[in-house]
Amino acid sequence: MTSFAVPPISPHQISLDAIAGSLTPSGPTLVRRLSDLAGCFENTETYEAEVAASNPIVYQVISSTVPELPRELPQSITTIFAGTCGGELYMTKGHQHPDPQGEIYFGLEGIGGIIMFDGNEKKYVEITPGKIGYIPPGWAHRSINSGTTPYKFLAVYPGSAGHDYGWVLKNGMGLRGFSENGKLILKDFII
Ligand code: M6P
Ligand code: ZN
Repeated sequence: MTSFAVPPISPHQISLDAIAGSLTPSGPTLVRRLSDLAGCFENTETYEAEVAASNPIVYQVISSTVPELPRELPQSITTIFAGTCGGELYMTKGHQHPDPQGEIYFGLEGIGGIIMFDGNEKKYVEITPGKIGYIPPGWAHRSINSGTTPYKFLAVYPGSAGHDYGWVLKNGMGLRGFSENGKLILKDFII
């Protein structure tokens, strides 16, 4: 079982395999199934039915060994599988940083994007291999896979940023991503 390194962390090299979506050495892997995304999809009836039927894996997050501790810079590769629930594209839970700090996402494979919401303004930034998406302090962020293959990106974020999932459940994300005839359609997020 892999785990986070214990400080002090030594200077080191990490191998990134964009196609495999892996980091070596790696820390813990988080796997999120549809049942872990309660309250995220608009169509709750379809959501409940699909959780009961097959409860598919929606995404996984492989961390480097750098721990989420103040002054450290953890990294992770997220792979969001292709799919929809009630027409709404597979997504991450989405979170706000309790300690408002920025974050970058670097596209590795597939096509997707970041929905960002500061409680007032909403933005969508498309991410493809080689593109960096910048998430400024104070913007909640959720990733979606808008393609038909797994979407993979590297995230780098301050170790003290944290993850507030309750903020998104309370305030929404500003936008929702749907697939209509294979095209991404962004719709207003109605609370
Ligand atoms: C990226 C980073 C992680 C985050 C993950 C999944 O890899 O932002 O910090 O955990 O995406 O997103 P979420 O935590 O919203 O499920
Ligand atoms: Zn974040």
